[in-house]
Amino acid sequence: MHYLRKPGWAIPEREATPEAVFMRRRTFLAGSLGAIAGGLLGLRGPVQAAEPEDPTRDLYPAPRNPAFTLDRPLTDENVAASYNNFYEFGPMKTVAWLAQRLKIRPWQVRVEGLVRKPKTFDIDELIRAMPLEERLYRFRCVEAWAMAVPWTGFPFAALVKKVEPLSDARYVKFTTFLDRTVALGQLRFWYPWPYVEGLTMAEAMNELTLLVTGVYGHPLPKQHGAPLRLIVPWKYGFKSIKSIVAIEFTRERPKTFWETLVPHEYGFWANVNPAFAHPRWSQAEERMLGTDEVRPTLIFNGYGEWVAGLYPDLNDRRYFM
Ligand SMILES: Nc1nc2c(c(=O)[nH]1)N[C@H]1C(S)=C(S)[C@@H](COP(=O)(O)O)O[C@H]1N2
Ligand SMILES: [Mo]
Repeated sequence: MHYLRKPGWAIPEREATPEAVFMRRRTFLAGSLGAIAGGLLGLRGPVQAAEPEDPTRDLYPAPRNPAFTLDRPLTDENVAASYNNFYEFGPMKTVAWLAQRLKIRPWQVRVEGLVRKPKTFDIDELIRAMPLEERLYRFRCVEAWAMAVPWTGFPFAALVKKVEPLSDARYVKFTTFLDRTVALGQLRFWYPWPYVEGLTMAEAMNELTLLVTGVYGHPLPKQHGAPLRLIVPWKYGFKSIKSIVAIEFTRERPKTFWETLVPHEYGFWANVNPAFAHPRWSQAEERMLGTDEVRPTLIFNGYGEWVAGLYPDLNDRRYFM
């Protein structure tokens, strides 16, 4: 096992992926079989033809919330839309075209668990019932690349009002769709599908926590996690789960996708902090997508004013992985 002292972007992409770590420790045979199966199925269906107009198109652009300003230029829309992490469609950054296989209507989101009023929302009903706004946020992937994006969405807290969590709800568990016929990456059976993420109730209720339905003034493209994703801008990007089908209020802390797969590299908290290196690269700096500008990483990705109080000990490594 190599412990590289290089930034994430300076190591080959296949080395940076958790899959690289995992595959070094598991049999090569399993990977080959998965790749063959994936290849065969990948040849099967064509990418979906012309999409019907998004039924919520008229809600965009939503009014911009002036409380959130940036210290850097916005990332070019086409750059953000063509360099993605969406492991359901494969472990490479060029998944945008494969993600077009996802059918995003009809789509339902179950809100369940420890709530007084559990409810399954039709996505269009949900989006229309919520106060949409645009926010300019920094976004920092654990792999040390970053972007600055105008997301459209609604505060998680607005959804909470509709379902009324019980007092013993301590965490929120988010789950992505599961459909191996569409998401060919889900044929990689050594991953713990479906993708799951979690927040504490205090994190979920924080003003910054956004359920996102759009970007750059229009509905979310599939590769960004349509029709509904999470954005938690003070945490590494993998917390911002895409294409959500269930939101569950729980007493126990949910075990997340990456924590299950590579627990010594990816934890539950995952708050951005330049002082704590990833086991394989430094987190001191980040590279902006599109411009390759290298900037110093900001603690809590620059959102400490909103969230630092949630974490009692800023020297505790556990909060920063
Ligand atoms: N369901 C799901 N959500 C996911 C991921 C994923 O693979 N599957 N990747 C995460 C990671 S590692 C990052 S950096 C962001 C990338 O979001 P973007 O492609 O919209 O930039 O999505 C996060 N959410
Ligand atoms: Mo990421």
